[in-house]
Amino acid sequence: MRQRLLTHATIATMAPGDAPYGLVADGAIALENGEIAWCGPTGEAPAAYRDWEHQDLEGRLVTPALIDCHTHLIFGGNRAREFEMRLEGASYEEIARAGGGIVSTVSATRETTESDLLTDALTRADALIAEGVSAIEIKSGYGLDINTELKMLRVARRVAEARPVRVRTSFLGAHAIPPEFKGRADAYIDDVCIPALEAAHAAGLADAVDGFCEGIAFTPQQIARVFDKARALGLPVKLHAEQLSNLGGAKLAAGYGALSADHLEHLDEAGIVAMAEAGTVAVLLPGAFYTLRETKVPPVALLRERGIPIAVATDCNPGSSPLASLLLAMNMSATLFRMTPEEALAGATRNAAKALGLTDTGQVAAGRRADLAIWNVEHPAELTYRIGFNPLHERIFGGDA
Ligand code: DI6
Ligand code: FE
Repeated sequence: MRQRLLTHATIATMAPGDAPYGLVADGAIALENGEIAWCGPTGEAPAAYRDWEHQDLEGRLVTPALIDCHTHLIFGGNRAREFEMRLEGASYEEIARAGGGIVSTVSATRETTESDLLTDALTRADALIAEGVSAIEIKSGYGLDINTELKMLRVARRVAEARPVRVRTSFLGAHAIPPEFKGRADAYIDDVCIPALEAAHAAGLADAVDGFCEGIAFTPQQIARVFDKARALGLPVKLHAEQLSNLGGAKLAAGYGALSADHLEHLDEAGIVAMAEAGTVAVLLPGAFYTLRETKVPPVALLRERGIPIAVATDCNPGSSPLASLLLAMNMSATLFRMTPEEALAGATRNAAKALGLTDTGQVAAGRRADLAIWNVEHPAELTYRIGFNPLHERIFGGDA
């Protein structure tokens, strides 16, 4: 196992506490067995590390490697034509109700082979990795039949075999009603969604269970049935909630101890209280807000007041957020949602880890995995401030073995 000592770095440990960003000036990090063995001021590094492979970072910034905790990275085709239709005046909901939207990606995904889905997904994973991402959440939900849902989840697992990145999968069978079940959402839940979830669980393909609680998707009652099954299988849940309207999805999810509730533009006080009690992370997705030209901003000040951890993710998908840059999502979270650069970075590291139930990453601290990003910047605020600029110097994944 490699033993490495990084010295003369500005370290944004992102450890919670009084120091902004958990900053350590002129810091050092010792890496051993794929983990962080020690972190502190360079001048205080124990003598035992002096013989280790040494890298002088010359003042560069080190942060925890980034984590994209909400993506739909695997899909067939694209929806550029729908983008044009929206520019001609159609709304996202109108397109969905007319059989476009998610359902059009479902047809394309069903028709695409596993190996072509993988090739395409890897181009997007590579874009994230190039920005210092070490863990990606990937959802199913464009199959909506048992075979295609399983196919998507197998591709998600293969992303982690093909690239040095961790993948957490979410089963999203309750994403949309497929055409063959139009008007029969309950039958879809019984005949496809729940059996597909059981099959995904049996094959070890699902790390969590997600749903879309919305007028154009599933009711809280239908989501509850899927969550009951998740609970019976011992799988954690999360939910697309309060994106386009308020159906009380966040409160429902919190009632199941959800890891996260995501989107949340229309979140109300009752949802916030329930999330705070359950320790549910608020995952904000400014790429979807931007693409759909939403005007209702998620209640960031209230989330802050209640101490709810806020994460930021790309929501990378072919319809509402064709975005494969977590740095740009961080920038948008500041400009569109008024999150601070420190909150944006916590949202793509510490709180993103929490949203995935990962306790071994997301902060630079002894005992955590050596997943780090080294940046050619002086101050962590620079990561959120720039647009369309990638200052990554080096990404370290598991100490690089
Ligand atoms: N909300 C989203 O942002 C994605 N899914 C969801 O439930 C959008 C998916 C798509 O438009 O293809
Ligand atoms: Fe999504």
